[in-house]
Amino acid sequence: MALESTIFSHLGLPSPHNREALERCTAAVRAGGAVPAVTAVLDGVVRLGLTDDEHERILGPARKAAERDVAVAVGQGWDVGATTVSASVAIAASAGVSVFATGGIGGVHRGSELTGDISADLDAIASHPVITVSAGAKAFLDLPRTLEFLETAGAPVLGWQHDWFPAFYTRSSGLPVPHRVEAADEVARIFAARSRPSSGVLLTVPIPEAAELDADELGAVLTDALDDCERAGIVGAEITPFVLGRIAAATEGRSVPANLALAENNAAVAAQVAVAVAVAAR
Ligand code: PSU
Ligand code: MN
Repeated sequence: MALESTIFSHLGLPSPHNREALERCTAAVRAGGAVPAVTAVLDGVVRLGLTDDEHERILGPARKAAERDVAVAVGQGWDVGATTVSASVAIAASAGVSVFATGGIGGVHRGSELTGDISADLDAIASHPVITVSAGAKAFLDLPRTLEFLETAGAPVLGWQHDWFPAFYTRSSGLPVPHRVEAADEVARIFAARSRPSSGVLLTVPIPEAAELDADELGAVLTDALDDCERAGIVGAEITPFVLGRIAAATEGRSVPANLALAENNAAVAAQVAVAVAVAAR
């Protein structure tokens, strides 16, 4: 079962919480009877599954690598490329790994009608044969357009024992999820029945209730973070890490525990799905 490395790098979570996230996610995968395989580019080589020493390397300085950057990271021999969702689903697919867990996916950015900023995660989720398990996407994105994009691209969007598309820190974005599912074997059956063998599925899992943050307070933080981003003139691939950093700083102690809880929970659900997919393939 694949895990991305951007979330465990300094681009995703501040130290030492990134180490805790990695330990809790890999432990949750093993506890669920699956084998964790972190994706990365190390010394110019695409990797799926790392040793303990190699896990240490992704906790340090790293360059963000989306799917298109992986080729560059190989060609230029990058030391440490921290793989995003798009890179991770591509790497998982190339190795025949069909389940992947992350925290939150990238999506259509607010103002995309002017900037054209749409995360490569969405196309990758729709066009590689992998089930991506995530707590939805953060509300600084344009979530209605994110769902529209996935519909157009033909990716089934499922809600794990839940009727609403989750907004990462909160269990519901207020937008209905197209299809609710109750169990891992149901997800495996849906995956096996898709009309295009090369396409993927998005399984959304809401943050556990005890870890959920307050939506109103968060709304103000997100707006401020986006304003700061615009004022600072940040563009392109640096937008998401910048906004994530501002949100983490503004919510101090509360957002990190929430982030760790949802990432661990996603890993646990994804492990159940990985086992169900493996059993169905027997
Ligand atoms: N959203 C989060 N946490 C993250 C990311 C997004 O809440 O760590 C990371 C993931 O690696 C995701 C990437 O694939 O950011 C998306 O970046 P962009 O918006 O530039 O496509
Ligand atoms: Mn972008």
